[in-house]
Amino acid sequence: MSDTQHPSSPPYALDRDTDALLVIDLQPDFMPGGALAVAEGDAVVAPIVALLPLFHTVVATQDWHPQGHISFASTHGAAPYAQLPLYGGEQTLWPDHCVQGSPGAALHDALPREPLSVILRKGAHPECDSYSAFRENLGPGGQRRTTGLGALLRARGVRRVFLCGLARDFCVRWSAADAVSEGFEAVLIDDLTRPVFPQHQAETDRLLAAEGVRRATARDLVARP
Ligand code: VGL
Ligand code: ZN
Repeated sequence: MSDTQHPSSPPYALDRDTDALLVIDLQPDFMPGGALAVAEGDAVVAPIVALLPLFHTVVATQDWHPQGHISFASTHGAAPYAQLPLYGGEQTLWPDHCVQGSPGAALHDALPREPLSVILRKGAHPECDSYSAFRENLGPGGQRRTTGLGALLRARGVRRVFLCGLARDFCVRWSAADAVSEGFEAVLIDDLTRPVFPQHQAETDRLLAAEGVRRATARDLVARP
């Protein structure tokens, strides 16, 4: 993809009116020792917290499943990480995680709440998963229902979103790809995210590029002078 197709490249001079930070699923269940642990998931927390003052609009998402959720392997008597054909697509089955109201589903203790413009809970529908902050996964009828986040960000004047958090190969990638589909420029902050499956990194990177997601590191983000 040539640079001329993109309005910006590193360093990113942030505009507090038109840039937003999306902090995806910083929750104990995705931390080492959690129900769906992401290796080094804890390493991203402090550097994400350090970035918050650069943004006016900060959205934190929270994976938020009812007990017996369709994405839980236990719901189907299946092994975790098996694939289930669902609504014309495939659903990965996960260990029970982020059960509504459980300690593992809380926002991470170290994430301050004051700077958060929006806390978006997703995946609450018993019959449908939602990796993305923008749209649920395929549901009945082969549709992906909106969460309303795209409209909310547009109403606030946001044009570009920076993404960080967990997990890079699922909720972060799906959110970034949908941000592009919704007409935003999407920039993944690579060093502030970690994958569930590090062994699939080449494939994840290929998909991100194909989806039109740009990539940066935290040091590429600078306050506009
Ligand atoms: C996630 C798998 C299942 C994520 C959430 O936050 O990336 N992954 N639920
Ligand atoms: Zn989940």
